[in-house]
Amino acid sequence: MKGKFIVIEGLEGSGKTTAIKYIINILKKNGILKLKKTREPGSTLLNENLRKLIKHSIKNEIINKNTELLILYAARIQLVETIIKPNLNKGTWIIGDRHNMSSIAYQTGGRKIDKKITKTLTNLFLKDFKPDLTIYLDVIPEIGLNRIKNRKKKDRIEKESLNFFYRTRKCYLKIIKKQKNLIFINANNKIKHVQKKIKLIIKNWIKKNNS
Ligand code: T5A
Repeated sequence: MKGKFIVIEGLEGSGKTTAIKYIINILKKNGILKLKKTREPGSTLLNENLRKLIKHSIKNEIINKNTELLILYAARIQLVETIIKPNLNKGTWIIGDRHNMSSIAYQTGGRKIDKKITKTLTNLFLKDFKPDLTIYLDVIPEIGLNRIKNRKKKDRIEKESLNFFYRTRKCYLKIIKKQKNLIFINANNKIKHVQKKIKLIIKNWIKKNNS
Protein backbone atom coordinates (compact mmCIF):
# COMPACT_ATOMS: atom_id res chain seq x y z
CA MET A 1 0.00 0.00 0.00
CA LYS A 2 1.16 3.53 -0.74
CA GLY A 3 2.17 5.85 2.09
CA LYS A 4 0.38 9.08 2.90
CA PHE A 5 1.67 12.62 2.61
CA ILE A 6 0.70 14.87 5.51
CA VAL A 7 1.77 18.52 5.40
CA ILE A 8 1.83 21.12 8.16
CA GLU A 9 1.54 24.73 7.06
CA GLY A 10 1.52 28.07 8.84
CA LEU A 11 3.47 31.23 9.61
CA GLU A 12 6.69 31.50 11.64
CA GLY A 13 6.04 30.41 15.22
CA SER A 14 2.68 28.82 14.42
CA GLY A 15 4.07 25.62 15.97
CA LYS A 16 4.72 23.42 12.91
CA THR A 17 7.90 21.81 14.22
CA THR A 18 6.27 21.21 17.61
CA ALA A 19 3.16 19.74 15.93
CA ILE A 20 5.19 17.44 13.68
CA LYS A 21 6.93 15.79 16.65
CA TYR A 22 3.53 15.26 18.24
CA ILE A 23 1.95 13.89 15.04
CA ILE A 24 4.79 11.41 14.56
CA ASN A 25 4.19 10.09 18.09
CA ILE A 26 0.47 9.66 17.44
CA LEU A 27 1.14 7.87 14.14
CA LYS A 28 3.62 5.52 15.80
CA LYS A 29 1.16 4.74 18.60
CA ASN A 30 -1.36 3.87 15.92
CA GLY A 31 0.95 1.38 14.26
CA ILE A 32 2.34 3.57 11.48
CA LEU A 33 6.05 2.98 11.83
CA LYS A 34 7.40 3.69 8.35
CA LEU A 35 7.66 7.45 8.68
CA LYS A 36 9.84 10.17 7.25
CA LYS A 37 10.00 13.86 8.11
CA THR A 38 10.73 16.46 5.45
CA ARG A 39 11.08 20.22 5.50
CA GLU A 40 10.86 22.80 2.74
CA PRO A 41 13.11 24.14 1.57
CA GLY A 42 15.42 21.32 2.61
CA SER A 43 15.74 17.59 3.27
CA THR A 44 18.28 16.72 0.57
CA LEU A 45 21.94 17.79 0.42
CA LEU A 46 21.25 20.12 -2.47
CA ASN A 47 18.15 21.51 -0.81
CA GLU A 48 19.83 22.14 2.54
CA ASN A 49 22.32 24.31 0.64
CA LEU A 50 19.50 26.12 -1.15
CA ARG A 51 17.82 26.57 2.26
CA LYS A 52 20.92 28.39 3.55
CA LEU A 53 20.79 30.73 0.56
CA ILE A 54 17.07 31.38 1.04
CA LYS A 55 17.40 32.01 4.75
CA HIS A 56 20.67 33.91 4.84
CA SER A 57 21.72 34.94 1.27
CA ILE A 58 25.41 35.61 0.51
CA LYS A 59 27.17 38.69 1.82
CA ASN A 60 23.87 40.57 1.93
CA GLU A 61 23.32 40.25 -1.82
CA ILE A 62 19.70 41.14 -2.46
CA ILE A 63 17.77 38.17 -3.81
CA ASN A 64 15.26 39.06 -6.50
CA LYS A 65 11.78 37.81 -5.58
CA ASN A 66 11.51 35.71 -8.76
CA THR A 67 14.94 34.18 -8.11
CA GLU A 68 13.73 33.28 -4.63
CA LEU A 69 10.58 31.72 -6.08
CA LEU A 70 12.51 29.60 -8.57
CA ILE A 71 14.99 28.42 -5.90
CA LEU A 72 12.02 27.31 -3.79
CA TYR A 73 10.49 25.40 -6.71
CA ALA A 74 13.87 23.89 -7.66
CA ALA A 75 14.16 22.57 -4.10
CA ARG A 76 10.56 21.32 -4.14
CA ILE A 77 11.02 19.41 -7.41
CA GLN A 78 14.20 17.80 -6.05
CA LEU A 79 12.44 16.81 -2.83
CA VAL A 80 9.25 15.50 -4.45
CA GLU A 81 11.01 13.53 -7.17
CA THR A 82 13.92 12.08 -5.21
CA ILE A 83 12.51 11.64 -1.70
CA ILE A 84 8.75 12.05 -1.35
CA LYS A 85 7.41 10.05 -4.31
CA PRO A 86 9.85 7.11 -4.00
CA ASN A 87 9.13 6.82 -0.26
CA LEU A 88 5.36 7.04 -0.69
CA ASN A 89 5.62 4.27 -3.28
CA LYS A 90 7.47 2.11 -0.74
CA GLY A 91 4.66 2.64 1.78
CA THR A 92 6.45 5.22 3.93
CA TRP A 93 4.37 8.07 5.31
CA ILE A 94 5.84 11.54 4.81
CA ILE A 95 5.24 14.31 7.32
CA GLY A 96 6.14 17.56 5.62
CA ASP A 97 7.05 20.83 7.30
CA ARG A 98 5.67 23.13 4.56
CA HIS A 99 4.94 22.38 0.88
CA ASN A 100 3.51 24.19 -2.16
CA MET A 101 0.99 26.21 -0.17
CA SER A 102 3.92 28.06 1.46
CA SER A 103 5.03 29.41 -1.93
CA ILE A 104 1.54 30.59 -2.75
CA ALA A 105 1.16 32.29 0.64
CA TYR A 106 4.66 33.78 1.04
CA GLN A 107 5.60 34.50 -2.58
CA THR A 108 2.26 35.62 -4.01
CA GLY A 109 0.85 36.99 -0.73
CA GLY A 110 3.98 38.27 1.03
CA ARG A 111 6.13 39.10 -2.03
CA LYS A 112 3.19 40.07 -4.27
CA ILE A 113 4.26 37.83 -7.19
CA ASP A 114 1.46 37.27 -9.72
CA LYS A 115 -0.41 34.12 -8.69
CA LYS A 116 -0.51 33.01 -12.34
CA ILE A 117 3.23 32.32 -11.99
CA THR A 118 2.90 29.95 -9.01
CA LYS A 119 -0.05 28.34 -10.73
CA THR A 120 2.03 27.74 -13.86
CA LEU A 121 4.97 26.35 -11.87
CA THR A 122 2.62 24.10 -9.91
CA ASN A 123 1.00 22.79 -13.08
CA LEU A 124 4.33 22.29 -14.81
CA PHE A 125 6.25 20.57 -12.03
CA LEU A 126 3.83 19.13 -9.49
CA LYS A 127 0.95 18.40 -11.85
CA ASP A 128 -1.70 16.65 -9.76
CA PHE A 129 0.68 15.71 -6.93
CA LYS A 130 -0.86 16.97 -3.68
CA PRO A 131 -0.73 16.19 0.04
CA ASP A 132 -3.29 13.67 1.30
CA LEU A 133 -3.87 15.90 4.30
CA THR A 134 -2.82 19.47 5.12
CA ILE A 135 -3.01 20.87 8.63
CA TYR A 136 -2.94 24.65 8.62
CA LEU A 137 -1.92 26.20 11.93
CA ASP A 138 -3.32 29.70 11.96
CA VAL A 139 -1.50 32.27 14.06
CA ILE A 140 -1.68 36.06 14.28
CA PRO A 141 1.75 37.29 13.03
CA GLU A 142 2.65 39.17 16.23
CA ILE A 143 1.93 36.07 18.34
CA GLY A 144 3.96 33.74 16.08
CA LEU A 145 6.90 36.14 15.78
CA ASN A 146 6.87 36.75 19.52
CA ARG A 147 7.29 33.00 20.11
CA ILE A 148 10.51 32.92 18.09
CA LYS A 149 11.92 36.31 19.12
CA ASN A 150 14.52 34.86 21.50
CA ARG A 151 16.30 32.92 18.78
CA LYS A 152 19.91 34.01 18.29
CA LYS A 153 19.61 35.71 14.93
CA LYS A 154 16.65 36.52 12.68
CA ASP A 155 16.90 35.03 9.17
CA ARG A 156 16.27 36.96 5.95
CA ILE A 157 12.53 36.22 5.90
CA GLU A 158 12.00 36.68 9.63
CA LYS A 159 13.39 40.22 9.18
CA GLU A 160 10.44 41.09 6.89
CA SER A 161 7.88 43.69 8.01
CA LEU A 162 4.78 42.82 9.96
CA ASN A 163 2.79 43.78 6.84
CA PHE A 164 4.59 41.05 4.89
CA PHE A 165 3.37 38.43 7.39
CA TYR A 166 -0.15 39.90 7.40
CA ARG A 167 -0.25 39.63 3.59
CA THR A 168 1.06 36.06 3.81
CA ARG A 169 -1.55 35.07 6.42
CA LYS A 170 -4.32 36.74 4.38
CA CYS A 171 -3.28 34.67 1.40
CA TYR A 172 -3.20 31.46 3.49
CA LEU A 173 -6.70 32.21 4.75
CA LYS A 174 -7.89 32.75 1.18
CA ILE A 175 -6.37 29.63 -0.35
CA ILE A 176 -7.35 27.24 2.44
CA LYS A 177 -10.99 27.80 1.47
CA LYS A 178 -10.33 26.20 -1.93
CA GLN A 179 -8.09 23.43 -0.65
CA LYS A 180 -9.48 19.92 -0.26
CA ASN A 181 -8.39 17.67 2.63
CA LEU A 182 -7.37 20.59 4.81
CA ILE A 183 -7.86 21.06 8.52
CA PHE A 184 -7.75 24.53 10.09
CA ILE A 185 -6.43 24.80 13.63
CA ASN A 186 -6.41 27.96 15.70
CA ALA A 187 -2.77 27.93 16.79
CA ASN A 188 -3.10 31.11 18.84
CA ASN A 189 -4.35 28.80 21.57
CA LYS A 190 -2.17 27.11 24.15
CA ILE A 191 -0.04 24.16 23.00
CA LYS A 192 -2.12 21.64 24.92
CA HIS A 193 -5.31 22.80 23.14
CA VAL A 194 -3.61 22.61 19.75
CA GLN A 195 -2.29 19.13 20.55
CA LYS A 196 -5.69 17.89 21.73
CA LYS A 197 -7.21 18.97 18.42
CA ILE A 198 -4.36 17.44 16.39
CA LYS A 199 -4.72 14.13 18.24
CA LEU A 200 -8.44 13.96 17.47
CA ILE A 201 -7.95 14.89 13.81
CA ILE A 202 -5.12 12.45 13.17
CA LYS A 203 -6.80 9.52 14.92
CA ASN A 204 -10.05 10.04 12.98
CA TRP A 205 -8.20 10.58 9.76
CA ILE A 206 -6.19 7.36 10.14
CA LYS A 207 -9.41 5.41 10.79
CA LYS A 208 -10.95 6.73 7.55
CA ASN A 209 -7.89 6.69 5.31
CA ASN A 210 -5.62 3.84 6.34
CA SER A 211 -7.50 0.80 5.20
N1 T5A B 1 9.32 29.80 2.72
C1 T5A B 1 9.30 28.43 2.68
C2 T5A B 1 8.79 30.56 1.69
O1 T5A B 1 8.86 31.79 1.72
N2 T5A B 1 8.21 29.91 0.64
C3 T5A B 1 8.18 28.54 0.53
O2 T5A B 1 7.68 28.01 -0.46
C4 T5A B 1 8.75 27.78 1.61
C5 T5A B 1 8.72 26.29 1.54
C6 T5A B 1 11.43 28.50 6.22
C7 T5A B 1 11.26 29.88 5.66
O3 T5A B 1 11.09 29.79 4.27
C8 T5A B 1 9.93 30.48 3.88
C9 T5A B 1 9.05 30.50 5.09
C10 T5A B 1 10.02 30.56 6.23
O4 T5A B 1 10.34 31.92 6.47
P1 T5A B 1 11.79 27.79 8.71
O5 T5A B 1 12.95 27.90 9.60
O6 T5A B 1 11.38 26.43 8.27
O7 T5A B 1 12.04 28.66 7.46
O8 T5A B 1 10.66 28.64 9.38
P2 T5A B 1 9.32 28.17 9.95
O9 T5A B 1 8.82 27.09 9.07
O10 T5A B 1 8.40 29.30 10.10
O11 T5A B 1 9.73 27.55 11.38
P3 T5A B 1 9.66 28.16 12.80
O12 T5A B 1 10.53 27.26 13.64
O13 T5A B 1 9.99 29.60 12.82
O14 T5A B 1 8.17 28.00 13.26
P4 T5A B 1 7.33 26.72 13.67
O15 T5A B 1 8.04 25.46 13.29
O16 T5A B 1 5.99 26.93 13.12
O17 T5A B 1 7.25 26.84 15.25
P5 T5A B 1 7.89 25.90 16.40
O18 T5A B 1 7.13 24.66 16.51
O19 T5A B 1 9.36 25.86 16.18
O20 T5A B 1 7.53 26.78 17.66
C11 T5A B 1 8.19 28.01 17.92
C12 T5A B 1 8.14 28.25 19.45
O21 T5A B 1 6.78 28.44 19.84
C13 T5A B 1 6.40 27.49 20.84
C14 T5A B 1 7.39 26.33 20.72
O22 T5A B 1 7.55 25.67 21.93
C15 T5A B 1 8.66 27.07 20.29
O23 T5A B 1 9.32 27.59 21.41
N3 T5A B 1 5.01 27.12 20.54
C16 T5A B 1 3.96 27.62 21.23
N4 T5A B 1 3.88 28.47 22.26
C17 T5A B 1 2.65 28.77 22.74
N5 T5A B 1 1.50 28.27 22.21
C18 T5A B 1 1.53 27.40 21.16
N6 T5A B 1 0.37 26.92 20.66
C19 T5A B 1 2.81 27.05 20.62
N7 T5A B 1 3.20 26.25 19.61
C20 T5A B 1 4.56 26.31 19.56
